[in-house]
Amino acid sequence: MKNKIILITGASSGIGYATATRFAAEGARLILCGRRKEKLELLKQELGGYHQFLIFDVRDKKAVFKAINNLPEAFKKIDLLINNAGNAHGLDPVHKADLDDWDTMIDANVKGLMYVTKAVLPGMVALKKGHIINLGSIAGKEVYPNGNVYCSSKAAVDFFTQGLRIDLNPLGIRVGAIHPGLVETEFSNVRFKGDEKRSKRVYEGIQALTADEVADALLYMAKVPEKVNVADLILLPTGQANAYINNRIK
Ligand code: 8X3
Repeated sequence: MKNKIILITGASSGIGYATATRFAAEGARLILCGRRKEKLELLKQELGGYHQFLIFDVRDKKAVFKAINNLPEAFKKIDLLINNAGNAHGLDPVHKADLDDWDTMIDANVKGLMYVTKAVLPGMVALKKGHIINLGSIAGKEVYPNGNVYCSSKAAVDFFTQGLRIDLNPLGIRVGAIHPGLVETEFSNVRFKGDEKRSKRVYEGIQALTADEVADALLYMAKVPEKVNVADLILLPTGQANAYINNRIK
């Protein structure tokens, strides 16, 4: 990974943060993107000025293209794009769900991921070289109760990944996705709007994955020889059978 240029969205927390520190330790030159300036500042202090830091919200189409199009020359040839930004908002039946939550999930998890990809692609297409890894979810493989729109957004990531892989196949650009199950990060806290008790219950009695474990899997996907493509990787804690069956130890 030495000197590889890697763009990571949602880099300031959770899986994105763990991935940034893992790849930095491998000597990669990172373009770390996030919405929160203060969080990115902390990351900058930790990882140093060797990397680029871009503040934008993936939902803001203009901001996405402006930030990526204006990267300094030395960071323009992106080797690997890790589309990590995205979240769950709410866990309610369709008839009770909040429309704003739906907009946020579709705009960030689906449209935002597509904008970033579209902005990064011209460089890869010109060089006929590159690698894209999307963060899907077990929630995009199977639906769980009240997951409705979050699951739909991750199913869209799965299908967009497959479409990209087909379209970019003649160009030799690798495209894959990783689909984690339960990972203990701020994920549930965001989903439940700061309700700590409810968030904790999601991981009760089960050894959830850590963000570092997902980062390790991403590193594996990035490190395999160029002729190998880890196209679709489902990563679950052993205690999880699928999107909704967990062996919780009481
Ligand atoms: C996160 C996995 O099962 O909590 O995307 O929805 S799950």
